[in-house]
Amino acid sequence: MSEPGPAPGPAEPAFGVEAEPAFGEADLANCERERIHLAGSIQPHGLLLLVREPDHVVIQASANAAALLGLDAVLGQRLRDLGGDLAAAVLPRTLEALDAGLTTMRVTAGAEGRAFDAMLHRPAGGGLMVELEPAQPPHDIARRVETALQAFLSCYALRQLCEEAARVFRDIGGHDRVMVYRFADEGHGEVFAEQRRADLESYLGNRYPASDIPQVARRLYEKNRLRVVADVHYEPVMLEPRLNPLTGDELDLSLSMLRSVSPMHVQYLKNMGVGATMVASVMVGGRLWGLVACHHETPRRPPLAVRAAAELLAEALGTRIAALESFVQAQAELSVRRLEQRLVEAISREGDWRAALFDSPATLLHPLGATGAVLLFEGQVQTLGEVPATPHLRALGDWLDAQPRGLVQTHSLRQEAPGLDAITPVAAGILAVPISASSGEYLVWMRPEQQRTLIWGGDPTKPVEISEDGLRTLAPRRSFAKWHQLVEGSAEPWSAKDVATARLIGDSVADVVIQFRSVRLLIAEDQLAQVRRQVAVSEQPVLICDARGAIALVNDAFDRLLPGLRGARPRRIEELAPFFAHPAEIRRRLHELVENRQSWSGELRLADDDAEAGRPMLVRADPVFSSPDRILGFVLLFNDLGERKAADAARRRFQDVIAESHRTRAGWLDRHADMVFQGILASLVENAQLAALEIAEGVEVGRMPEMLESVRASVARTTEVLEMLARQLGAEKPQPWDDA
Ligand code: BL8
Repeated sequence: MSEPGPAPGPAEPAFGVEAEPAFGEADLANCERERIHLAGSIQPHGLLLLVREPDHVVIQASANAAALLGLDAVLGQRLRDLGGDLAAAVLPRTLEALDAGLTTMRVTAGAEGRAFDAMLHRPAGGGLMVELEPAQPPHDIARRVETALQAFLSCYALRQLCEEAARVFRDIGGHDRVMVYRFADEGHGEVFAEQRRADLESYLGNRYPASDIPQVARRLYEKNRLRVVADVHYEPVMLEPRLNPLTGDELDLSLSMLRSVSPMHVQYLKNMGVGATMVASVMVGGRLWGLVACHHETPRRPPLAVRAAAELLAEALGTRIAALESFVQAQAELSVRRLEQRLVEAISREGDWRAALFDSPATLLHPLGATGAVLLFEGQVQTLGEVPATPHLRALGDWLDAQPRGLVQTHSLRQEAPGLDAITPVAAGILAVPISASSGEYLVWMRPEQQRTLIWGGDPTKPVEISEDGLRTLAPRRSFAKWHQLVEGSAEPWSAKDVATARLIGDSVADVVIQFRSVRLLIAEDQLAQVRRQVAVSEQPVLICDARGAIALVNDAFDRLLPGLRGARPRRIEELAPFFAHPAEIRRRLHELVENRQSWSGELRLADDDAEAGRPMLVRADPVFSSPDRILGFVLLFNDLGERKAADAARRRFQDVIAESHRTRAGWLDRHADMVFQGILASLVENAQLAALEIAEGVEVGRMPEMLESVRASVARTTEVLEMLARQLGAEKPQPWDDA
């Protein structure tokens, strides 16, 4: 095999190590960037012409062109000088853009007017590229394509669809082996479906490392959807002149059907025992999803109709995969919408959404194929299914906090977070979405560790070999023997669909959380307003401060108690100390209250310079906790001991008065009235004393003297009335002994 030499073109860098290696110059270090589209040569089963526009003169051609056309020369000739109906067939098409896919037609050309399949396009850099391949007998496969399309449409599962595709491609192309080769997110690929000649070894399920198909090739295959290597033992045919006269650079063969394939890849195929290939790109959602790779042991040049059918079917396959994927996605979206609805309903019905989210594995686990789920929310941990112990879950939350914000997924947590290795058996794989802007709030799905054996189609750690020539040139590996890799410490990887579903559920729950918090905020604000009103109108002086001792609220009664405060407006409770006698002591108490959360109840007096100096007061100061370790703030209640003392005095006076009236009036009644009046008096006194008791219990201290006084007055009045009554009755009543 004679390889095309390096091209000393103007675009060629002096030292090509970090730069893009020229075609055929790549080694493992830089083959990712090999300029495979600038091959400078074609495969020999056809010929290539670059035609200048608008005069349609051939300015570059493959070295085999003249011979294949039976002409002396093609360079400098016009299309119409090349015989047959070539010019007549091609020129009308030049009104089209011809810059994307290939345009094909059947033509005759050359000295003998041979039939060719012609492919037209305008390459980057200008001119018209005409590729001709000797025509093959007509091959009517339209009906087969039609049934194939119907078959695709009746497949509702990816695996089934891909198996059908492999069958259809093998039927149409007649290759020994057809593989649907699917790329993973990490770049490696897997033989996902296969049809093969019965005597061939199966490659189904084999994985191949990402480096087997370089990125540069993958990008090319997104543009050029079908490639053929008719015979891996071909000798490349050089272009003449080597450089494109229009650009002075290599001719861009990206869309060429005849482009010579990278020698690295050719060697790879030879090592694999492959004689010919036809490979179609499977595009899904604008990305190269995979390839349909057809291998034949012996040379094989599929007719143009077969290639057209293959390209069409690959397109249809990609569309069908996209449909299946979006069907799955739509199903997921629908069920997430339903879930969101349920959560919102739960908020209005039960005041919370969490139970509804965690009510069944079908809701939370099955859609993602997870075995456990955890909600970290507002410091609490809620779980479903198989999950690690709570301390581990909190540690997981801390680790998530340290990751870049957003969805976090791994199928081998131990690799990302060695500190969390202990939970590998239950949670080797995690998929976490933040559900609020606060740290530590996540919804996490888990999968257990699964020991698996990956089968590679050759040792993935040795994708190349060093050739025996001693020059240390790298060559594709020769051994494709199955290579078993035992994978431990990892879970079944999350699929793109799982991730998408998790994202949907996460977004949904985040919305619900905002709604939930808004509802709570409204309720809390309403309650707060009510409480504020109640505290504000209370006659008892109240001061409320936050957890750090900043004064949040004082009511009017407090303002009345310490009129000196009005001008000062202290911000922190320690600043109250100067308003009281013994400020140092007060400051110490307040400090202990805030710092040590130590309740304080005791007597104090206003400072001397205050108008009401010396008035005694009782204070009760208590911390308020929302949970054992979380403090909301402090409440300080003041009781004017002056008032209390006045009340005590009033009660004492009341008792005295009652006793006194009892003694004087009742004494008289005792002596002068009968049993009936005495009974009435006893009830009156008892009633008054009960009233006094209730007043002392239930009425504010400030109003007590007044109330007791009114009871006392009423008792006094009734007793007077009673006495009067008794006197009158007694006066009117004939006294037997008076008359006696
Ligand atoms: O010119 C081209 O289109 C070929 C592009 C190509 C290159 C340059 C390589 C290079 C390498 C690496 C060189 C440094 C070396 C480590 C290696 O193994 N390959 C290329 N590979 C292509 C390629 C293609 C696409 C062919 C096409 O679409 O026309 C495939 C399918 C593969 N390499 C690899 C495979 C694999 C993994 C299987 C498994 C069954 C297979 O049949 N071909």
